[in-house]
Amino acid sequence: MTGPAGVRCLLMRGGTSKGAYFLAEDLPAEPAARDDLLLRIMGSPDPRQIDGLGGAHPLTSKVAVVSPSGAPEADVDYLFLQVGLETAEVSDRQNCGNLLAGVGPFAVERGLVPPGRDETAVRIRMVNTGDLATATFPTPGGRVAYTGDAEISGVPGTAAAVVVDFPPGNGPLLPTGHVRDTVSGTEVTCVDNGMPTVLVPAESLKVTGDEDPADLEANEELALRLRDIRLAAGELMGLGDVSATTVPKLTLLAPPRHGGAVTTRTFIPVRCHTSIGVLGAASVAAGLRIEGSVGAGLAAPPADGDRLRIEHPTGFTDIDSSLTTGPDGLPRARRTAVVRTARKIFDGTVFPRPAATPLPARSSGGQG
Ligand code: NQM
Repeated sequence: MTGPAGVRCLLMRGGTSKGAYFLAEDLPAEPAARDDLLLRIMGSPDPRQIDGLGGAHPLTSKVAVVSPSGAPEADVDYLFLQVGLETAEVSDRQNCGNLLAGVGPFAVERGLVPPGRDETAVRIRMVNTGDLATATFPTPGGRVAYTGDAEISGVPGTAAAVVVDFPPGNGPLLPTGHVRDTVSGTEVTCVDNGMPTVLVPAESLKVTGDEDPADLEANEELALRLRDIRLAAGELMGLGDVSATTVPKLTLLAPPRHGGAVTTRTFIPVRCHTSIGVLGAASVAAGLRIEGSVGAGLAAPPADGDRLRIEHPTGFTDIDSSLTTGPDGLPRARRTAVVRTARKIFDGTVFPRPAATPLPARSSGGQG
């Protein structure tokens, strides 16, 4: 008997994440059928994802679905889907700025956007949030170049730079309307510059903020405190009951250790990130720049220029971030930009695990 039909797929590293990229037209249009297929492609539910493409960590259990955009201000639409490990869930409730780095190259590879002669700028609408981004990357001679000399922490070696610019979003930077909130007895700043994030001084949770991610994950008391803070902050941020969602993220802040602006440890939301998400870093950067925020006192932002160096467990992420004041007197993002890299790993056909079939009826009462 032959297995299920194969699906055209491009596996890419995008920034410090890895995911399966698909054209929307190669997947079922109906979300339930699409999600069932993606679970079988990625090997979920199974914490090891042994029977699929997933890499047994939230950062490597990701999918990008790309299609031509119907919006005049974008070339392509990018829908990000987070595929569960233990659970048979596919979520569109969060965005991913790391897989975003591969969307432009993928759009050129699949012929959705014609390449420029030297470089190509692809305008992307991020369907999860409605926000826009422009990714610019080298396409010498009309082909995507993946090799180059850009280095990002958390990825070995160097690769071609993908410069991602985010125009100001429409939403408020401070979703609760306050610079500080007290949640579950802890002072936090809730900020959203592309990724809803709760900023928490590490010290207030009795950690230093530069521990190894595995040690933080093993700290059960910390896990309970973070869970309480997140559930309460989620409500205040207008996200409702967040017990089963991956947003908001939580970022512990501490003074910089290596000459950057701040030390971070980010929970996404249970596992501790080995670096930091792009939009997560954009939110941290904006949060540090807000006067009176919990980060403003402990960070050391440079005196001039837009660039902020966010330290994380495997190095740093540089984010260009500047703010302005909205008509309501509250801070708004003016400009956010970041350099990432992406790499095509394979381009081919992926064969999903067969769909679950009902077990044949048993003819005798087995071991009951
Ligand atoms: O914040 C991890 C990642 C992300 C999300 C997460 C991301 C972002 O590192 O833009 O990219 O927060 O779950 O890929």
